[in-house]
Amino acid sequence: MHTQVGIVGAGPAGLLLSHLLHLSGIDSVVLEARTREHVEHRIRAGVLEQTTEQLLIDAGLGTRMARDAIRHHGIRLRFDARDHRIDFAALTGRHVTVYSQHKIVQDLVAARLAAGGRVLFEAEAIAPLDFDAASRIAFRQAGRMRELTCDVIAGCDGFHGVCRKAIPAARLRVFEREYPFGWLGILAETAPSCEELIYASHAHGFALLSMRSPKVSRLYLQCAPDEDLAAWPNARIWDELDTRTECAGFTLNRGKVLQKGVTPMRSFVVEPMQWGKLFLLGDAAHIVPPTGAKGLNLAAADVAVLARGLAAWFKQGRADLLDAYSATCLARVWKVQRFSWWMTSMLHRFATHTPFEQRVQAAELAYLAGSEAASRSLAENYVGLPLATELL
Ligand code: RFL
Ligand code: PHB
Repeated sequence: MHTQVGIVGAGPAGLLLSHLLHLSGIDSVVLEARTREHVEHRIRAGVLEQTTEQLLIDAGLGTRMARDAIRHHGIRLRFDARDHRIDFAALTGRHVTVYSQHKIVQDLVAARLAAGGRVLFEAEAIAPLDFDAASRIAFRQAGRMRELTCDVIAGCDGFHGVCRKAIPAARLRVFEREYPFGWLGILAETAPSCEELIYASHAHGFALLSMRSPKVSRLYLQCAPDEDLAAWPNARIWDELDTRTECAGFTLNRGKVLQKGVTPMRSFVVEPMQWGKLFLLGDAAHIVPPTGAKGLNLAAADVAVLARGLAAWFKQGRADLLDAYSATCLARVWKVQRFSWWMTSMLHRFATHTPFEQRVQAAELAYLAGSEAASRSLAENYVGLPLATELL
């Protein structure tokens, strides 16, 4: 099998890249290890920056999003049992959109298949090979080994994928921070308790009240990175959410718990994000802790840069944008890492904090609540910095 761009991974990065390349008249094949059913129902991100939303609309993927998405003009920071609202509209003139990642994946799979795109499910890439010259990807499908040859490989295979590991370790620089906590997340059949997201900082730890639709809520509690779910019957989860989000006049809506899981938290970046004809995108190249709601958006930003670079390469024979891919993406990645680390550090409880550090953390929140400049900085980062493709 041959194609121009061999894409490993049918997450949002791989599928969006395949779709944008198709719109530019460039052929691709997507290899996905899991089933279509699995990738289309994996519950993950929910908050889209305005630029990500616009990228999807411009690519013709906005129909269901226009119907189902919820537009948000601010978030609430809740501490000392009071709310401080960050007003995105007033501070930046922009908004974010709540629309489930798994719906984006469904929309993208449907668009690729409708256009005759080749997305191979249950096709696990074993290793990308020879990515300096003509590239090859060995993959296993239905128990048989096969091979895809291509001009360029896009590694969109997430944090645990094979593409990053194929780059000689001596050529990669890894930057990493593990946090001494994780998030216990639930999906619940209940209306959101507030029309906006609530980020709560409490002596017991962080809590986040988010949503997926007018009838489904997504809620998180800071917990140990290896927290045992068996110790958290639903009643204990609801009681703890109640405690951490307590505020005059506020009632937390409870409902049937549809899903439960624990996510560890890390910050991770590899440099460079390119090796020969192999390009890394999304979670394959970087991970952010979820506190800033940035993972999916960062993946979409990488895709926008690579799609533009590949179009210049295949259609005009220009290599300059492709050569700049890693540097262009990393400039954004590090700003987003900083923001995600800062939100995480400000809102979570750290068992190792000295009394001095606890006071500084409290002062940070108090400063934010009293400063328009600090609130604008948060808002500007949360709604999303401009895409490199807009600046070029
Ligand atoms: P994905 O989505 O992990 O997709 C990678 C795909 O590659 C496949 N794969 C392979 N396929 C073939 N051969 C192999 N050898 C393969 N190895 C792996 C996998 O099966 C998979 O289908 O990576 P991608 O496309 O880079 O997308 C990244 C996003 O999924 C991720 O950054 C976000 O979900 C992060 N995230 C959030 N991001 C936001 O922007 N806003 C949020 O509100 C938000 N909340 C979250 C999140 C992530 C979470 N978890 C579970 C990590 C909340 C949570 C709880
Ligand atoms: C979510 O709805 O899953 C979500 C929202 C905001 C975050 C992280 C996750 O910061």
